[in-house]
Amino acid sequence: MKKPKRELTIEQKIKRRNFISFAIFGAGAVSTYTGWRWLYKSPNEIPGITAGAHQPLRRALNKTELFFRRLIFNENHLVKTYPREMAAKKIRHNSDIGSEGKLPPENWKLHVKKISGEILQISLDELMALPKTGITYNFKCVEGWDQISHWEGVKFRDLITHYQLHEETRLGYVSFETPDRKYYVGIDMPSAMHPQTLLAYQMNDELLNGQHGQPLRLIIPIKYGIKNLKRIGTIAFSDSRPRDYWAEKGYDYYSGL
Ligand SMILES: Nc1nc2c(c(=O)[nH]1)N[C@H]1C(S)=C(S)[C@@H](COP(=O)(O)O)O[C@H]1N2
Ligand SMILES: [Mo]
Repeated sequence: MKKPKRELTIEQKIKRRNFISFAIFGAGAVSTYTGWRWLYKSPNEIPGITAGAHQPLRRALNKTELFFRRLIFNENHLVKTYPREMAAKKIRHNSDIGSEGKLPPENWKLHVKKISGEILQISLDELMALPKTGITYNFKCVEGWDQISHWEGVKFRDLITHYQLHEETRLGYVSFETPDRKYYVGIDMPSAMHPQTLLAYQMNDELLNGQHGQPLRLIIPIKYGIKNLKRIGTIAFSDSRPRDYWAEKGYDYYSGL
């Protein structure tokens, strides 16, 4: 004969449920702690390019970046532009690391390092002879200001075409550095090749002055101000991330809008 199943009293039921809830809570706490120890003890990323995060965290950040790049980024995604009249006449001026003072165009050449090792030296006159493109858009600084401004220059992709740098564009990144190498940024190739990315030599109707990156600066509307390097000295190409001034201090490497 089977033993009849014993009915639990109300108190016993409560005790059992309490036990189960505490067990689940305890397991949760243990796994949170274990996860945290794992992250805390994991090695740091290779120093240099970004600001020393734990490797698993950086992997997660990079995955997030890729996700948003694929989601938001494509050739047809253009930054909003404005009628030219809406551009500010007095353009705000921010920091000048590597671009202090004046650098007259006649004392300057743009250096482009090809993968063959050859270095092109291009004068401002030569750049000004290439097709000219203008853009009026809202320039945004991570410090919390923005301003509609107007810039003119050569599309980065037009420079690539003119100087036959197609081999170079198969690499993942472009680096831009000031002539003294004090300010430097790394840009992923799709962003550099974006149709709105300019090598600008003019702001409104005048050649760039000392404050805004004379004689040539990067205007990359799909990214925050920090990536818009003033006073380009050298452009180079690589498959690994080039060094980047603000990424080294912990800012987002991609810095897309
Ligand atoms: N060489 C150089 N480029 C630079 C900077 C800098 O300090 N040095 N600051 C960046 C930042 S943070 C911003 S917001 C913009 C500001 O450009 P503006 O001074 O023309 O407004 O330039 C960017 N390019
Ligand atoms: Mo900025």
